[in-house]
Amino acid sequence: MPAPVVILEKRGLVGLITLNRPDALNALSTRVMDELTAHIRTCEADEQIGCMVLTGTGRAFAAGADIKEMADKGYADALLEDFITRNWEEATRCRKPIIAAVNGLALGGGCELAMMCDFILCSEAARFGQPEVKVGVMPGAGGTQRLSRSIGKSKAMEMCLTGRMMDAAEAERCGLVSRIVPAEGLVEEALRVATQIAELSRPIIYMTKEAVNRSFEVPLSEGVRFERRLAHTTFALEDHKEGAAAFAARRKPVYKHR
Ligand code: CO8
Repeated sequence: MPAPVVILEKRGLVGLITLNRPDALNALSTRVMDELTAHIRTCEADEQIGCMVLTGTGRAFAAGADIKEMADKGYADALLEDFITRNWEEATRCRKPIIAAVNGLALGGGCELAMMCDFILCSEAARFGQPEVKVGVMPGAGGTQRLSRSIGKSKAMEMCLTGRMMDAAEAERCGLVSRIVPAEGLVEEALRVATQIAELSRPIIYMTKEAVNRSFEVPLSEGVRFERRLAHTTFALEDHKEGAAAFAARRKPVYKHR
């Protein structure tokens, strides 16, 4: 039985998923993506888990799709296998939040995978880039789309056309990451934030995540209407009453996720 290339550990209410192919800088082979997808589905189905953290071992989050695996594929192979996209988007399909904890290189598909998560925390060692053009291909897992929405056309265009890497400070400045955390405490901090989220009302977290994501899909007036519909429905939840009652009683709310 070969060692897993992606590890899932349960840390209280959080599923900690670690890409574990450090010798290949966690390159995202088909096997890595199959295991990752399976773990995300396991966390999604586990009633105890309320949030996930995705990170990588060694000096990379992930250095991209596995170039060696790509090397012999022809156009028909890529098309028929639905290469890259076949199971890459599980992180965007699940309803529980996923935090990317980027500890090092997040390149090509690695940067795209981090952007599929709900937000990115990174260490000072993080480097982001879409270097696909340098290896005779282009971003194929949403890089051109998510990067431009995240950091604007000019920077996204420069990064995609040149393959230039961005350091952590620049990534924070332009809003690609939410915060920089010291490397030695990155995963612990991500787990702390994830636990905080997991303790909140799950239906409300699901709705909030859906509403923020909706803002990337529809015009403002439509998004605001969608948000209002969801916000009104929260009044039907037991957790809504519990939140208000706990606030009034100056105690910590205990949500039942109902
Ligand atoms: N795939 C496979 N193996 C990799 C990858 C990768 N993406 N990145 C690194 N590795 C391997 C190296 O081959 C090496 O293995 P070995 O020791 O067996 O030769 C090991 O990881 C360590 O790497 P290096 O020795 O190169 O380490 P350095 O510190 O010298 O360099 C770099 C680090 C700069 C990150 C360098 O490894 C590099 O340039 N890697 C490739 C980065 C890259 O180009 N990523 C984008 C890949 S393409 C992609 O993600 C999307 C394709 C979309 C296709 C569209 C389909 C629809």
